[in-house]
Amino acid sequence: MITMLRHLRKPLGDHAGLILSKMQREPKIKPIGRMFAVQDSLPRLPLPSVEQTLHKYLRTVQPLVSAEDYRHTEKLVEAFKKSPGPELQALLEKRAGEKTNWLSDWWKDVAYLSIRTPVVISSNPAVIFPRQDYTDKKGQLRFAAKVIAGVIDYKVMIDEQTLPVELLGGKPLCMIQYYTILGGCRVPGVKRDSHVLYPSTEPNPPRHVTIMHKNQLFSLDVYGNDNRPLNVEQLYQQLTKIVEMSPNTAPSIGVLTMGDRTSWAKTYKKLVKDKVNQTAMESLQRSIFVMCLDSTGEQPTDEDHTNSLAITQMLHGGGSAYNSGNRWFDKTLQFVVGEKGVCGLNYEHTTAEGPPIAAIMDHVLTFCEKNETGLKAGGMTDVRKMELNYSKEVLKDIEEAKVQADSMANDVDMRGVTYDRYGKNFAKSQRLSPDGYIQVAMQLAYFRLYGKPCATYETASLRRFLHGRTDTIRSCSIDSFNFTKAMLDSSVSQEVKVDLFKKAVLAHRKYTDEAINGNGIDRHLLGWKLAAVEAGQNIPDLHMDGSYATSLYFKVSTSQVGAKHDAVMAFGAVVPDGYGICYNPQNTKINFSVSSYFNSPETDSKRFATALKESLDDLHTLLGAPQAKL
Ligand code: COA
Ligand code: HC5
Repeated sequence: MITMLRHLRKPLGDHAGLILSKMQREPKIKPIGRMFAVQDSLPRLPLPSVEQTLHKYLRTVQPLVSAEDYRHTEKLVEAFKKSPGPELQALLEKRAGEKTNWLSDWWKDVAYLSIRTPVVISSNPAVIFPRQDYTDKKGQLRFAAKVIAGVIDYKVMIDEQTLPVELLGGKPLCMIQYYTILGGCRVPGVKRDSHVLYPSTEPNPPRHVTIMHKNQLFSLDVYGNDNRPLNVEQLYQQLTKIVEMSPNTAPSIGVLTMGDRTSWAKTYKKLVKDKVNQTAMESLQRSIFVMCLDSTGEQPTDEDHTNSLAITQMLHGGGSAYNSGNRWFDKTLQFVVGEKGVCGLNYEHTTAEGPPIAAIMDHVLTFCEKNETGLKAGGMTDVRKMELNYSKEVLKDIEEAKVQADSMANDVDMRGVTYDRYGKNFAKSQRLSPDGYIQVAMQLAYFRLYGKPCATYETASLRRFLHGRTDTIRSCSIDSFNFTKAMLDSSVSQEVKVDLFKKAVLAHRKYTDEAINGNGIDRHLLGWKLAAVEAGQNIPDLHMDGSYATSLYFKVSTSQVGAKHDAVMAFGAVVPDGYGICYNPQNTKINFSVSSYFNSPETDSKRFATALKESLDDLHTLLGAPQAKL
């Protein structure tokens, strides 16, 4: 059942509830600071031509389907050009003329709020910080205090709009996502979820952080009576009080947020019938972020296990026997500070992509490294426990949610990989795009293991456009296929292999440039489908075709999220027999996480990780890197 649900969790989602609630719209911002200096002049997301998208679509389908299926798809493409293509394109053009961004409201709905499968694992990403050097409870609380102080320090730049405008390839990006990562929360709904946001520009903005300890919720005011942020010492004192106030473990409330959205929404309704619980939920949703103070997790057996356990602790909490009850996966941002230096974060994806999260993490870690206590705030409010009353019904639902949560957690096959022979610098020295290089290496790893290519997703940012989110880079291309076949063929010369590799990397970089400039194909294809549904028309034959489904069945789903710090990012596979791969390329090494599901007999994260390392080694050799260095 869970596997089946997960299978459905693809960006297409269902089409229920396209009507947009007030909360779902982008927050109104008054652009006063330099963070939004170029916001008003950012271009609108364009609409590619029908012809262009269909032409590219055929090229991406070709390596994935049989010659016969391909010919059938060609016919459907030709038919679509006559009808309903032009009509659907006209609907999209109308929409583009009326909205700030023709895609972003739809995307929020079909990629997130309407999806009924759990947010954990395949939707909420995790970030694992470099291991910290504390070993006891005091050290844990002190680091948590520093993290809180670091986030509040960053919040000043969001509130005062002084963050520098982010650039991609030298061009400015839309900054709205930074505005949505603090004070936000997803709220479960029976048919469709909603998202609430309490930004600091609203009257009565939140002043508190939610602390979770032993599955209990606490409200910690992070500003003093003089409105100054509490310093690290003051935060440490408050956290110590919270730990003293919660010696025993409460029911695993957090596992409810791991459930499928409809079940969780039904329980949520029961939960908030009680006024005390409603107050707690409102306080949690309004809070700036969640800080989870974890208890002992599963004990590692070796170094590899230590790494994979740290990742899963951030991704799902380790199951109900460990820390899954001590999470709120609906909260836009939750930091996790575990025992013995294991720390990181988990975030809910509805309103923001990885780069703003990586930026806040980089700031927080740099803040922590400085080791400054900061100025004392005048007067602290007492910490408050957010009381919860557990009815018999809710307790029963928690028990059921535990079973679902544990089965999901136990199914995750996660590997952390530090590839340290080389990093971005080597690709650059070969005058190749590092990202294209890594993507083609992944194609090679997959081909090595399975002897055929598969539909592969890489996230492309659309933030060069106002309110832009993402499009897909279809990393499996005719060129990558030609290269992977040749690379494993001993009759092909080294020169030809090098040439085909460079061609594949170049093709990837070209696709990337097109995608980030609004000329991708996936969101356009999706737009046609959604326009048809909204107009009460049948879904076009093009979209009902097996080739379309094959080209969207992303057995390898990937994303690059760069960070200054040596962090590892992770998310789960989006199909039951696939891999989720996130990577943080550094100058001289690359951090990867490779995830799949134990339930699938076809996948094995360790094997994939090994194949990936071997592919990177072989490419190094192919390009003539000095062997002595290896
Ligand atoms: N020769 C030498 N150097 C090259 C090169 C070449 N042929 N091609 C690229 N480079 C350089 C670039 O100039 C860049 O330099 P920098 O380190 O000074 O910035 C660097 O190599 C990296 O470029 P590249 O690896 O090609 O990729 P990118 O940084 O442009 O990133 C994407 C590609 C797809 C990751 C990016 O466009 C994107 O969309 N990022 C957002 C992804 C996202 O949102 N992820 C999270 C989803 S939740
Ligand atoms: C901190 C790492 C965040 C990476 C999250 C990410 O890449 O999400 C993708 C969002 C998108 O729209 O492409 C989805 N993906 C995980 C399935 C690749």
